[in-house]
Amino acid sequence: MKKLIKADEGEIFDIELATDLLAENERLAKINLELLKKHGVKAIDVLGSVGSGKTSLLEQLSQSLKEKYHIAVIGGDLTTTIDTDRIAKHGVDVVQVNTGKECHLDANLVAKALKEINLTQTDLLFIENVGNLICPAEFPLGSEKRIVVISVTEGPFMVVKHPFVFMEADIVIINKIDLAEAMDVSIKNLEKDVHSINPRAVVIKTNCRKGEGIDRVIDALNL
Ligand SMILES: Nc1nc2c(ncn2[C@@H]2O[C@H](COP(=O)(O)OP(=O)(O)OP(=O)(O)O)[C@@H](O)[C@H]2O)c(=O)[nH]1
Ligand SMILES: [Mg+2]
Repeated sequence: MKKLIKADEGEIFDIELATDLLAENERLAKINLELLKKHGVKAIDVLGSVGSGKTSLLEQLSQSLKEKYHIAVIGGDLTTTIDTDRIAKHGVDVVQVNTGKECHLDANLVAKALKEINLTQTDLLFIENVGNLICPAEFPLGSEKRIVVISVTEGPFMVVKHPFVFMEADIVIINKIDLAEAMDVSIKNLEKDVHSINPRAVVIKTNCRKGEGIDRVIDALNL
C-alpha cells in the first residue's frame, strides 16, 4: 500500500514568523541590490547541491575573467574556509561566510559580507551558497542572475525532485559530463526536465574540472 501526505499551506510550522522572515529577507535583498547597482557591481548567485561543482565553476570563471574584471566572491559554508581558500588562489577577492547550522545564506549575511568588499573597485560579484537545492531557493540575496549547478553524479531525478530552485534559474549548469556514461545518467533527459520547469533557462553542459563549457557560461552571462 502506498500513502501520500501533503502539507496544506499554512499548516503547523508555516506560521507568521516564517512569512515575516521571508518578507524581511526580501526587503534586505532589495537594499543589497540597490547598493550593488549604485556601485556598478554585477552580482551572480551560484546555487547547487553538495559537491555538484560550484567552487570548481567559480575557480574556472575567476581564472578566465580576472584580467578583464575586478572580481569578488562571497562563499557560504557551514564551518570551513576550504572553498574560498581554493578560489583566492586565483587572485580574486574572497569573503567567507560561515553559517554555523544554517543551510543557506540570507540577505542579512550577504549585507555583512558586502561591508568587507571594496565595492567601488569591484565589477563582478559571485555568491556561492551553501550546498543545498532546497532552502536557498527561498532566500533572494540581491543578485541580478542565478546560476544553478547540478551534476550527473547526483542521479537522474535531481531536477524533477527540486522544481522550485529551477523556476528562478537564469542558467542551469549540468556538470561532470565526463562521468555521465559511468553514472548511466542521460544529460538530454536532465535538460528536458529543466526546460519543462523553466523554458527560459539557458542549459550549459560542463566539465568544470577541465574547463569544458566555461566559455558558454561566460557568453550566457554576457561577460
Ligand atoms: N569528474 C569531474 N569532477 C568534477 C567536476 N567538477 C567538479 N568536480 C569534482 O567534484 C568535487 C566537488 O567539487 P566542488 O567544486 O568542490 O563542488 P561544490 O559544489 O563547490 O561542493 P560544496 O561547496 O562542498 O557543496 C571535487 O573533487 C571536484 O574536483 C567535473 O566536471 N568532472
Ligand atoms: Mg563549494
